[in-house]
Amino acid sequence: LPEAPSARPGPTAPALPPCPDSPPGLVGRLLIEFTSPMPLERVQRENPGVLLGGRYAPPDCTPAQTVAVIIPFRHREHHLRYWLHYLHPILRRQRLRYGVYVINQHGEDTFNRAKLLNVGFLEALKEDATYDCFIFSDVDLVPMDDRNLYRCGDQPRHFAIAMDKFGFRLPYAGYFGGVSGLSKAQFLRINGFPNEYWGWGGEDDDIFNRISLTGMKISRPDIRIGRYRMIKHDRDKHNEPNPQRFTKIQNTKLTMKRDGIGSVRYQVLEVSRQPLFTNITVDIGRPP
Ligand code: UDH
Repeated sequence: LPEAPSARPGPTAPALPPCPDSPPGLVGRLLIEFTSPMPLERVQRENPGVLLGGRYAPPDCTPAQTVAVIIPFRHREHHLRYWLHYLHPILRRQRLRYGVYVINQHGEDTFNRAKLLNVGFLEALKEDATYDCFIFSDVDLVPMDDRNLYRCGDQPRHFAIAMDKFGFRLPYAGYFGGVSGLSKAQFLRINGFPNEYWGWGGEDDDIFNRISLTGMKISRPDIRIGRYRMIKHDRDKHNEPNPQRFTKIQNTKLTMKRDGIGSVRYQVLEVSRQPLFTNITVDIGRPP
């Protein structure tokens, strides 16, 4: 088989200088809207530098990290087109070496966001063992400022802190939903994410608990920079609010040892490298 183009320079490429800490080409506040239709062909045409599978590396510098962006997904194709349209140029301006992984839950059983994110972590590493930073993003969230850098730091990071639907404020102090980022070491330290939250809600609070219980602290951008637009949508089918979530988040200390990246069971049905992302369709089972 012919080899897919690699996002990393080959052995003969000259060494590039390290990428600057503050990328020079950022523009700051962005105009984000979801009214005009967004054909995938247009998004592909406008992002010729993105390699097959949604990989990218800056042509002029060597980034400190390699970032896997993981998106939990089912039946949100038109949201994904907006996400790709807005995010690829932002991530490029941020001078990131990255890949985009859409983790598509097969079938119509109850949705499980956190389990899909665990799958994304493992499958991205199978594709490229050099990933050392993982950004977990809902498909319907677009940052309104490119100074909100999709990188990992010395503490887990929460990016989506000022969403339009919450009046551009953090809804509560322990909120960790929407878009978050952990280094590989931080993710492993908390045994990854819970696999046992089926349906909507609670899994982000469980992740917050895991981080606190292991003695880490959440890092956040400035409130003026961490602004997001969410694509408006109705509640999905098969993702009803999980009535168990309130009791489950009381028990993270007990459950995190046995339920996490060390215990995730799933079956990959298809890996498909699209021009702007890698789609991984997975059977994650159903609630007991
Ligand atoms: N997701 C899917 N497909 C689904 C369910 C969830 O792709 O069927 C993914 C997607 O990335 C989404 C994320 O999981 O962004 C989080 O799910 P969500 O968007 O349903 O959660 P959110 O809290 O919305 O954003 C809750 C329902 C809001 C109903 C509002 C009615 N006005």
